[in-house]
Amino acid sequence: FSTEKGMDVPNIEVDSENVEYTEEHITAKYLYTKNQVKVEENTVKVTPGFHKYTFQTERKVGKTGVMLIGLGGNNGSTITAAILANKHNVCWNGRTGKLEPNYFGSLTQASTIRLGSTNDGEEIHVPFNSLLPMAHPNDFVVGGWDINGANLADATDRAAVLDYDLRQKLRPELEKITPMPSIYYPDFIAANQADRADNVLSTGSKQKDLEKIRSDIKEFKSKHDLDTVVVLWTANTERFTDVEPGLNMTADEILNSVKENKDEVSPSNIFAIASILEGCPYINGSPQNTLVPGVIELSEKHNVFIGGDDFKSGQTKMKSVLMDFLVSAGIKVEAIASYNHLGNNDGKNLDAPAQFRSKEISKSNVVDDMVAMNSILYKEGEHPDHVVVIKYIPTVGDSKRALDEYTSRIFMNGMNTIVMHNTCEDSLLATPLIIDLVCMTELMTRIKYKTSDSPDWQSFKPVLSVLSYMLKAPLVPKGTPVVNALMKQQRCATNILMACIGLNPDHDMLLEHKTN
Ligand code: NAI
Ligand code: DG6
Repeated sequence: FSTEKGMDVPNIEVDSENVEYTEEHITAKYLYTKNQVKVEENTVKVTPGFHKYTFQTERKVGKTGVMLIGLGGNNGSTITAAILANKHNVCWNGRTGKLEPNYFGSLTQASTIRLGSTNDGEEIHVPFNSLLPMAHPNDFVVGGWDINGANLADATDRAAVLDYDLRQKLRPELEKITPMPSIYYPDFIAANQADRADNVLSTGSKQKDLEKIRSDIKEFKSKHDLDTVVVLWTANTERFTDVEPGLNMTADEILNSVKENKDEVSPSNIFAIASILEGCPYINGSPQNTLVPGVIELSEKHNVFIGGDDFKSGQTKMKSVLMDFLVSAGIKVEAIASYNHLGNNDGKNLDAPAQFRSKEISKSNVVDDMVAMNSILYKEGEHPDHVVVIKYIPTVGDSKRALDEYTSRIFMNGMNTIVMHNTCEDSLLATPLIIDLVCMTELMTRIKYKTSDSPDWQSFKPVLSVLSYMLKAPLVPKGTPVVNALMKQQRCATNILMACIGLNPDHDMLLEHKTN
């Protein structure tokens, strides 16, 4: 499938009596295997279980809109510019000469999946987005809100993430895009953001703010004739809100709290509620606890997807790979020290203690499942020391520096220290995640399933844990395990897509090469 620009999307056709293709749908019967385990004193009893599923995927990819809260920020402006560059194949001159746009770093656009092998033993890998019909970022209609009114050309210059020459080439198009005014309740983001807030709603009440955001979404959808709109928070990190009975524990409580103009209702709460009430999936790319129990219940009532929290871009991605590797290798990580400094507006906002605290929480709980999986290394309740530090150093701009030290106990009590230093434009790591979150969420709106126990077609649960790969503190449906290990998250996403075309997960056994 190689072309000059990389990979074209091939047609994947599954030849199986369990898979049916019609013009509208791909329908696949799938046998899900799950071991049922019982622990009885010193015996662990395992019974292989088999569960019949039928998955049905609508083949027509609708026109997809993306509404970003924080459109004028580093992520918001970078994704808008990068999509334009890719769509129109805008090339530019960098230090090394002519450069072409790409979607590197995106799971859906730039990774591949091993499908199988030919009779000659050739391994066949296909693009992730070829397994099922998927929206392409070049076709996204992007819009949104920002409390700062700069047009996207000026916002992209301010971010200084993309090369100057590319920014100049995109300026005429970007200049035409201006964020819609947004909700600004100063108490939720750092005081040092106040001078940015020149494009704010002044309706006078939280209920009116909610109605205004709902009407913005409705208008955007009808103006661009969109089938699906995904609303995504990539605005400043807010402080946590209180979570308490009477305020936001149920859907009715949070709707009442909006009506009563309660202080603890945050701007992001309002955006999440507005999207759900408009039937649009809502994703939280920042760490704050927008998705309080009342918002989750609202999404369940309206059967609208929600996902969160906090893009998992660099340091945490490495952490969730390295910890998985070390603990799986029988090595006991006893201390993780994670330090960052950065000089963009995100770093400035996180310089304030309440906003830093939100980020500290989402960055700190990311190894729990890996520690819990090895009781040989970690006794009940035992946990590595884990410290997260973030410092604001304006000079480095978006080029974040992340330094990590992992100290582990190894064979015969030897100690091993691994040190990592990563330097990278933060927004170039985060932007592909936004693309993946939207592509995967849009796809999920077109997949239905039924089982032998529940024979009516239904959607996946509203809390979209399949998005975990892209998120630092994955939100999961109540009572289900949180998986942080990156490759497990990747396999989860891949294998669900494979199941939808009736294929088993890749088990990596390669028995054909080991047996006669
Ligand atoms: P940024 O500070 O450049 O952009 C945020 C934008 O949101 C600003 O333009 C600001 O004016 C706007 N804003 C603030 N409050 C708003 C509101 N109520 N409504 C609408 N707009 C509002 O930040 P950046 O770098 O784009 O990051 C965005 C968010 O994503 C931050 O919360 C950050 O912590 C999070 N994040 C970023 C990652 C990265 O690698 N860049 C990774 C993980 C999370
Ligand atoms: C400093 O930590 C700023 C943050 O917004 C991070 O850049 C962001 O959360 C990404 O963190 P990580 O751990 O996924 O690289």
